[in-house]
Amino acid sequence: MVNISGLQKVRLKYKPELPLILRSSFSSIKPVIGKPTGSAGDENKLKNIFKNIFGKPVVTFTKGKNTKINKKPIIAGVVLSGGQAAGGHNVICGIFDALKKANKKNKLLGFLGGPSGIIYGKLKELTKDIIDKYRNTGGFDMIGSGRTKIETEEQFQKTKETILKNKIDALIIIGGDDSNTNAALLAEYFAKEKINTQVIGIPKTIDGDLKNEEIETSFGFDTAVKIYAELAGNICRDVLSAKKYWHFIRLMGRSASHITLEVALQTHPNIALIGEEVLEKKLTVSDVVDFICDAIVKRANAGKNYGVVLVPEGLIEFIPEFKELIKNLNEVMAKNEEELNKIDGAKEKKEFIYTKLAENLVNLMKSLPDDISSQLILDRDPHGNVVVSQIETEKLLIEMIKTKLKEMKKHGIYKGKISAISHFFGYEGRCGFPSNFDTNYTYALGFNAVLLILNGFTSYMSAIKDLIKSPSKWTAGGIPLTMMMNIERRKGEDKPVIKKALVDLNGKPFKVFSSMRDKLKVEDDYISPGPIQYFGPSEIVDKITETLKYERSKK
Ligand code: FBP
Repeated sequence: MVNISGLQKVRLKYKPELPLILRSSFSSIKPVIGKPTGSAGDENKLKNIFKNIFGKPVVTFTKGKNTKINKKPIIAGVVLSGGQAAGGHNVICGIFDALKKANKKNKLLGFLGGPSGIIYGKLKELTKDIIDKYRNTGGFDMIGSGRTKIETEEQFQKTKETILKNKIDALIIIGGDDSNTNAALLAEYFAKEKINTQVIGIPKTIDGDLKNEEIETSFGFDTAVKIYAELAGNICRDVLSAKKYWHFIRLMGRSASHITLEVALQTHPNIALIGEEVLEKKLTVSDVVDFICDAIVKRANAGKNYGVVLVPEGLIEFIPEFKELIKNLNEVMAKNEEELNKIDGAKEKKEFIYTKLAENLVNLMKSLPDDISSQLILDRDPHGNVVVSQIETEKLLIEMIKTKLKEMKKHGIYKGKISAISHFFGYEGRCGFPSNFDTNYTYALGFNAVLLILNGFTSYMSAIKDLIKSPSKWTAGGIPLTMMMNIERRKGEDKPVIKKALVDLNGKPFKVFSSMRDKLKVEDDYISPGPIQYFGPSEIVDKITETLKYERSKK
């Protein structure tokens, strides 16, 4: 366990603020049942896949006598799945406290190392002693996490064995879109096998792409963007002080560009690329390079040979020619997995892959710097996604920009000089001390998950809403997992998945950013927001993200 000192010691004592509705005794909170639900797409196919759990109603908790609440002792299991996000420990603390509030005999088991802990029955009981050491802390180290996907018949069978052996009444899966898809598949499997174990999902991911009308944000986004905004803001200040570098900052966010957009709104860099816009406008990589070069030239003409560019790590998958390349690589790599595993060395693997790709894609790959083409063929994650955190898109852009500027210089179009520095902010933001928002939100999500369980619900996501209000006014309930799903291509096959929320180009956050970006390109309007604050005036310590504010406020 990480040593505890200073701020961490003080934070251990922080009491998360629960929504008022969750503070009452459980027998005086009743579920209000909405209408049956559909899905985000491909309804008929999903109905067929999820014969037992499809179409459940939205649930909202309200004050009222509840005589049906389960008062018998239960055993719940919890698993952390996927990438770290600040607040994971507090979800578990919320679950633990709610379980004990309901019945002192209730037990909480933690699966170790992610979903593989469920498959192989690796678990430990989470007691008060353990829980109290992790309250309000960042990280997932209480039980660890992993990216194993429970997908084969054998894995489902083994999961069933673990669940039955340990008499688990309810399983809480804390994860992103892929992990919550897995939660739905497990709930369906349990129902089919006549196993009574309930499954509840919790929306987690720093990427902020697990959200919809009903789920306002995933936890971890708030803390991560505040950390990245602090770092990017510091760089903006450095740029303004030294006036000699162009900084290219790649930010995490595997697919969607929410993190980059939010950091741009918080720090006002000269350029922030938004992958979704690149896709919509079908911009090629040279269009993107031209766009950046145009700003570099304009600024150089104004005597400013410096600037800050934000690049979402998922950008590469939005540029049409790369999107096509990655899609084909995914299919080729999935179909030839065994053969590729036998080949040593990136060069040899690439030679093999070239024999399976169309000529234009081979040419594109060969035109890339060696490092980048090798990063494109790194192992996919267990869900079939390319590992964009390891593709140095910012370096590719720098290289191409330098070449273009050389050309422009020859023609007398560019008269400046460029010194470019690359950064990648990713892992820095995932295990920080949860902001007050994430501390309260995660605790409420965990607490509410138990309320869903005690009311007999399964295949739901714990939902805490009205997040732009103060925590006491937040509302609580459950959203059917299948309501958020559609069919997508994964590992060369059509699969049911929770639909990712990409940046909405008609949404307020993007509109606010696009209304100011021409000005940001040429002027120095940087903001350095500083570190997350945990104590002090409410307008600072309780500040929500710009994204949440613009998306949810009526104004
Ligand atoms: P989740 O979607 O599982 O929350 O993970 C998101 C993320 O942090 C991405 O931003 C990043 O690309 C990826 O995880 C990195 O994965 P890994 O931790 O396996 O390197």
